[in-house]
Amino acid sequence: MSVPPLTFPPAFLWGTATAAYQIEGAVREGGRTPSIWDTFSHTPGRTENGDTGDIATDHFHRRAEDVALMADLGVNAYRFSVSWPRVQPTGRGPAIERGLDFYRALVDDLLDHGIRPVLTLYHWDLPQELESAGGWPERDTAHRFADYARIVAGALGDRVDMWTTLNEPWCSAFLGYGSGVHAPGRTDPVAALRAAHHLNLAHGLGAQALRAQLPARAQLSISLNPSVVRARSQAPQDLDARRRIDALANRVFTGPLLKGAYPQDLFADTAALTDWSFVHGDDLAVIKHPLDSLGLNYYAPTVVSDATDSHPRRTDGHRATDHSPWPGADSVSFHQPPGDRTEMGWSVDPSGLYDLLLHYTREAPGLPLMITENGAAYDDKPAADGSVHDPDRIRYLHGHLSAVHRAIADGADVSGYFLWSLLDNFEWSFGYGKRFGAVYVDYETRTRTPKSSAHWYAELARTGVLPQAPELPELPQAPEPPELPELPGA
Ligand code: IFM
Repeated sequence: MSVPPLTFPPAFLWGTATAAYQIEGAVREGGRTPSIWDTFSHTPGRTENGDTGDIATDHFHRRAEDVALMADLGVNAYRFSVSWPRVQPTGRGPAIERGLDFYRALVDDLLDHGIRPVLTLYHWDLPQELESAGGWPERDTAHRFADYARIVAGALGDRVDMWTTLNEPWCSAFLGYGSGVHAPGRTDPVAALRAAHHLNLAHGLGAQALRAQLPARAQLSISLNPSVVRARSQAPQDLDARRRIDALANRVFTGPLLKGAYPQDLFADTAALTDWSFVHGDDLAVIKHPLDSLGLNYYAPTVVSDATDSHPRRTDGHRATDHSPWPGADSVSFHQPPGDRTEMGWSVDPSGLYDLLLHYTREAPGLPLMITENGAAYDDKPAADGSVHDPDRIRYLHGHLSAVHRAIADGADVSGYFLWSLLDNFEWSFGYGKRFGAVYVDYETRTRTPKSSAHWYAELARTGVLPQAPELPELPQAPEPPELPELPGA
């Protein structure tokens, strides 16, 4: 029986996504000052092979080529981030026009090619000077962010109409200040909770600043990476582990953003660490600023149980750490379900994306959802003729986009999908070893080669109809891999 083609709504945004530090390079050009990721990646032992974003994909110098690549892909949107230290060195005071000019030129190129710019203000590259003054655990950083938002809105507000304040504040707070596997590499659970609140506040103050500066047509959003948390069993202690992680991964952000309140159970779970007195009078009203859409980044679900089988070392993929990104949840164990995994070790489970979309359809009725990141790393290698075939990525995308289609059919209001990522790039503490791109980057020459997934995605963007994915090759049945003890932190 033939399966009917899956057709997406006509106005759907088909995009690719990147982030400044992961692709730009040119870290010392045009007056840019170091960010926390420059400091972190230059600290021995913090990243695989000591990789840094100094050159990355050299997008800063290859901007026009990369926009042309996107035009060839036929995407109608591009999600990128602005590097804070490139436009406001040290995070205070006036902007430097040379930095803003880069983004003006990028946006002009995009618009010339009919590609809608979707701008993220903060994708983790805090100016180092602000970290030296205390970083996200300090309230002042949220006010500095609002000033920076005002600067960027003033420069680009006439031509960008989709604005995202923060990308994945969970990673900034809990990997940056809790487990320390992300910059700035601190391992202080209270600092992580304070950072989470000040990131929420930065979002609210930033949204106010944007709204005051931008034309009425501008749309405001935030991109979260909510965990789809599943309990390993229905035992009460495993369900409670699920509740704890849901509070720390999700409701710590969606509570203030959508409901104007932190969850009471989060306060109770972390009471031994902090009394949350860093939350001031009006903060929650500021944070609950109206949104025009909610950005969701999804890669894999999270499976938890009570720590009756606890493991001594916590890991995020292959980078081990003794420090937890989950303050007050030491009794929780993380598990990898059996089945397919990507090169990150993350399980391939499109049903998690379906569940996520239906969950936020219920949680935030009337608020359009946008998948601002989804994709997979695989060990892509060029063939002898230089072409790069990545059937696993096509199967991953096909499965997840089928789930999106099903969620829309079941009532989710999804307005777009952004493939992570346009290019292979600097995958944070994993360096250049993990390739997420639809376009292969040769790190010797910085040559770009669209992979077969790029051609597949181009057909989807052009037609709005999900193309078939290549069949899985017939392989001898491999034994089920042993269960890994821990899930990655992000
Ligand atoms: O590369 C990251 C991106 O910067 C944020 N979301 C997850 C991606 C894959 O790990």
